[in-house]
Amino acid sequence: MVDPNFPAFPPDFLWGTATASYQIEGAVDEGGRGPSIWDSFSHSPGKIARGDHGDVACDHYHRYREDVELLRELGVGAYRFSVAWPRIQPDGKGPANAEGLDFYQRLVDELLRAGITPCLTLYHWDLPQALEDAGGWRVRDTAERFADYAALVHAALADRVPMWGTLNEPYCSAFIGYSEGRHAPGAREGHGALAAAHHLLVGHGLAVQAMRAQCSGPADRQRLGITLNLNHVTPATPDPADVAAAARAELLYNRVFSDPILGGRWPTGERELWSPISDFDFRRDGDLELIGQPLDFLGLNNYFPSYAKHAPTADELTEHRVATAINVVENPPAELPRTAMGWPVEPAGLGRLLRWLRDGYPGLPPIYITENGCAYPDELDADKQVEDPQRVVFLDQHLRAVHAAIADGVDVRGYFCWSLLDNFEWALGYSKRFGLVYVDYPTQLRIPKASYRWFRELIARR
Ligand code: IFM
Repeated sequence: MVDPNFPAFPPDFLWGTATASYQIEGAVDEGGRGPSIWDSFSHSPGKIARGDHGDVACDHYHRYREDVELLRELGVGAYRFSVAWPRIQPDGKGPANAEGLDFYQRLVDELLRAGITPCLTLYHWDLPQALEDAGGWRVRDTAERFADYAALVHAALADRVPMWGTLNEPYCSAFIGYSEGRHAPGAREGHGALAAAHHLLVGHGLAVQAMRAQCSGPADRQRLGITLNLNHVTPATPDPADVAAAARAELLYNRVFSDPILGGRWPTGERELWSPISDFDFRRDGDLELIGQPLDFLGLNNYFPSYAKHAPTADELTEHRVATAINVVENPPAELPRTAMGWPVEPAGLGRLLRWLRDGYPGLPPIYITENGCAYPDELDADKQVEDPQRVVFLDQHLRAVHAAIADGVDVRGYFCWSLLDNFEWALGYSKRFGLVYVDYPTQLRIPKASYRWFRELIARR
């Protein structure tokens, strides 16, 4: 039950849930869809826990009506989903595949019939494999192809979708995908990963330009933005070495993306930090303006705070080429509880992050929290129900932190819980459950958890 003293959010605050195409859709060979880097990666031995892959996932491609019904019953005002690029352009270029567009048109129409605002993300990591074969995000051509793709989707759906996000979490695409190698395409590079980060930013800028060019006037102007995963960074100790480490971590986790997009500047110190691995030859004149054009919203994903500690020797570091160069390890306070992902739980960290954004980026657009949530080892009980009290506490506390930040003057307009459904958690496969709704994968039965009922009650209070 929702605490009767839970603070009231503004009446027009947007409540939603989020998902992503490869994590829920399945149907990887249907509707003319081409292969993505995640199909290739998840079918490479040893890359995903238990050998899982997204071939079926939550079978949302076939069950989307049932899933929209779950959203309607939940009472959300909005639903954030992503479009699979290889459904629209199976090999990453050329005209739109009508069958691919048709799936998202049906989904959007179903949402609108249920009174739910569709919030579309163009890229949540499923790059067409053909583009990776041609260099992937390491090469500028991929940014240009992304803008073409954005224009195709926008032309088909702009009349019904008011909120458009270009990229989801470019940090993960660039650094987990091209440097750590834990995500597709599984590369372990330094310069290549920094080039990928830059071309993702350029792709964002080009896509915003392409979509703006298709908006005929203020009346049908779409709200365009991007979703960044940012973390508030604190030095693990007051030791000057850790204070310096925190500045380097903040550069890697946040400023590589937030400074050019929101601040119109390249982050201070990046060239010095990464000069051993890159000469930044991928930058072109005019890129900063392209990347930093005005946005209508910032999507913010946050799950945990960072506590950065100086790591004096390479032995202490992970296999992360870009991070290896920054000599930082995470060292959160031992007393913080952890989720099933091992992530420290500290709701105040989200509040600190919101204030960091407000204070560091004058002219910041309104913020939507486009993801926040937690994985816990949820299980069906004898009555085939799922009690997930830890998730309820997590959501309650994080929402209180958001409320306090709003009261403090941070312009936060909405909150999307990650996720509607348990789903394919990337390298960890189906072993981690983030959903408000439990998915029994063998039967594809959807079973709303106690947290679903809690979130429904919270939304209904308005
Ligand atoms: O599942 C992911 C999602 O795809 C991107 N943000 C973080 C989530 C939890 O790891």
